[in-house]
Amino acid sequence: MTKIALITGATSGIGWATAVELAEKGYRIIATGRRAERLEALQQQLSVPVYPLVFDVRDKEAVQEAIDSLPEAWRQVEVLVNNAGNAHGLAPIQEGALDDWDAMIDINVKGLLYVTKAVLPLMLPQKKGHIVNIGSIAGKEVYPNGNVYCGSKHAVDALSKGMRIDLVQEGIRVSEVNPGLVETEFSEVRFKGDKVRAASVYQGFEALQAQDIAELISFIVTRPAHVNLAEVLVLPTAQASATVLHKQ
Ligand code: NDP
Ligand code: 8X3
Repeated sequence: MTKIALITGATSGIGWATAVELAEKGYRIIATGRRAERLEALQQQLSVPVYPLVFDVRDKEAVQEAIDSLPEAWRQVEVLVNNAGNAHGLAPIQEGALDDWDAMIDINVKGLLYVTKAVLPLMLPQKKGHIVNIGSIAGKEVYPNGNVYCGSKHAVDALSKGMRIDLVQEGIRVSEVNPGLVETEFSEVRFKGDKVRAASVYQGFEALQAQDIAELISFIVTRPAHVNLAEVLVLPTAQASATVLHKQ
């Protein structure tokens, strides 16, 4: 039986690249996201079986229903990549929009919890499994105007540590991958579709690509069973911290 990996946010960026990478390692993929047509395209691209699940991670009933709907042949999930997430806005706290704050906390924090809660019952009977949470350098440091996004990723950091403690007796590994600047649709979402502003984030230096993070995730989940790469901070060479970026 080939192993099964469930990847949230597989419709673009890091999640898509991770699906491709783990498929190359022979995993069957449960690919999730809101954009069904992107999941179909991913299914077409991959040469391993792909099971698309369309849901919004903010909707806890939809998350549970989607996981419950998995057929028997797809229920032995061994790897869960909690990747779905985004930033909305980049504004000082006194100017932040409540809807942006809700979105970041609901998706990055509560969504990750809902998916984990729904998937864990599939892992626990196996007495093994691997949860990879995608945090961020924003979960380790705070930068100007990043307030709520940084808060949401600090929560991912704390939750990853908490999960690792609670699940150790169950044989389930929990890892946290904390990237710096990765060139994906992330900034387009943050700047609400402003492609020019989004592109400017990655100009003047060589940003990480989704593939770089996917390869790292693949390395983490393919370590021998007794090895847990608990935390990784991965930066572009030009980035020294959340606030120090060497642009040409
Ligand atoms: P993308 O915008 O390219 O991908 C985000 C993914 O999350 C999409 O597949 C999207 O799918 C999914 N998603 C967003 N909102 C929801 C929702 N409400 N319900 C279900 N799925 C959702 O960005 P990245 O690939 O860069 O981001 C992936 C993760 O990496 C995020 O957690 C982000 O915070 C983190 N990260 C990104 C960094 C970067 O610089 N890019 C750096 C550090 C961390 P859909 O819209 O189809 O629902
Ligand atoms: C995404 C990277 O620096 O924009 O988490 O917060 S950053």
